[in-house]
Amino acid sequence: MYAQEVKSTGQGIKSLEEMEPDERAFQEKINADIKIEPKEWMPEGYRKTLVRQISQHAHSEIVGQLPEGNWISRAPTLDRKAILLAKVQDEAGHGLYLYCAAETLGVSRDQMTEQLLSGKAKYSSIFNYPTLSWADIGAIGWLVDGAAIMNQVPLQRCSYGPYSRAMIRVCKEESFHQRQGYDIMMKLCAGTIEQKEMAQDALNRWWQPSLMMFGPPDGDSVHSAQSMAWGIKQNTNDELRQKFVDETVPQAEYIGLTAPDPDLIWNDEKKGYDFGELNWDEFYEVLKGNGPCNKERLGARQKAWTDGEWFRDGLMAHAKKREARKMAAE
Ligand code: FAQ
Repeated sequence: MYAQEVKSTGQGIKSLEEMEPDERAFQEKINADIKIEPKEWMPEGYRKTLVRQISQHAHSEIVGQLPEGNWISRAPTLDRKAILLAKVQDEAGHGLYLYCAAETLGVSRDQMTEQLLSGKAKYSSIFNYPTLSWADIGAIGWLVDGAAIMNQVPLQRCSYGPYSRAMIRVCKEESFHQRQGYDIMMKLCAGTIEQKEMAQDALNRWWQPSLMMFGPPDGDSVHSAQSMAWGIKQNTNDELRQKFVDETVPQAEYIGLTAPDPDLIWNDEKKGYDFGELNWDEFYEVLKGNGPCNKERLGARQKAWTDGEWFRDGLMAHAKKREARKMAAE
């Protein structure tokens, strides 16, 4: 089965024969496409991998509100403002489903928040870039949500039930987000020369960071082999990146934009595009906290946490009072 196939690539994945009975029964369930549910036995590594990935994903949705939130008050029309507001609210909702999914694995919301605010937890590299013009809002919807969908559609088949179910709803909403972004780009490209230039400039700046959302190249991906053996990931980082390039380049061409990559060329043999090497040094710098907006993003989340203290205190005081009344009545 799959676990054995991965082992043959020399990435240290146990075969079914090498597993203890509990682990073997668990792996057989995964191989048979049966979902794992919260209270069932699971290897500690599986639980930890899911907590890591789901909490990073949740943090990405929450931090991901900031670059676009920056433009809500500056959207060019009332319609665009209403659409953007709804989209940003959706991202908050995605964060909440995902925190709930992670909580089913025994980690609390407070622990996850603490890890984000202390800088210990990661969130997607893409949200550490600035939104300089209205076209950036189009580029985010089109490229960032487009990449998110490419990554999340296979996650709908993830072996862990709560994550898989959260992804089904999230993907439906991301699809609307992607379309509204592409619609902004289409309008700009059909507008004045300056508007089209603004769209091209946004594509130039967001192209590489969007491709980096899929994670490091397969040779440098620490978790892919085990995550695929466990049915958490269905594809490698490079497979999804390739799919994204193949789908997105024709979309750019359709509206008269050019992907900023001199090495981009259709390869008829592989029925896909060849594309240039990405700037992985930049990617790792962003992951280390040295991207253009890392400090600003974390600072905004820390401020929101501090500013919300009175509200959390109020809720707790109310809950405690209600509990005391209930006890007195018993
Ligand atoms: N940014 O071994 P791998 C969205 C880390 S949602 C930062 O390949 P894995 C919606 C990785 O964590 C976007 N860190 O890791 C939206 C690991 O570090 P660790 C978020 C990254 O987990 C749109 C190390 O590098 N989506 O955009 C990144 O097997 C608009 C080694 O990497 C998800 O989170 C990165 N790009 O594969 C919201 C989807 N890539 O933990 C608002 C779920 C890698 O050992 C507005 N996640 N790293 O310290 C996944 O599918 C996977 O976790 C990958 C990475 C594919 C991201």
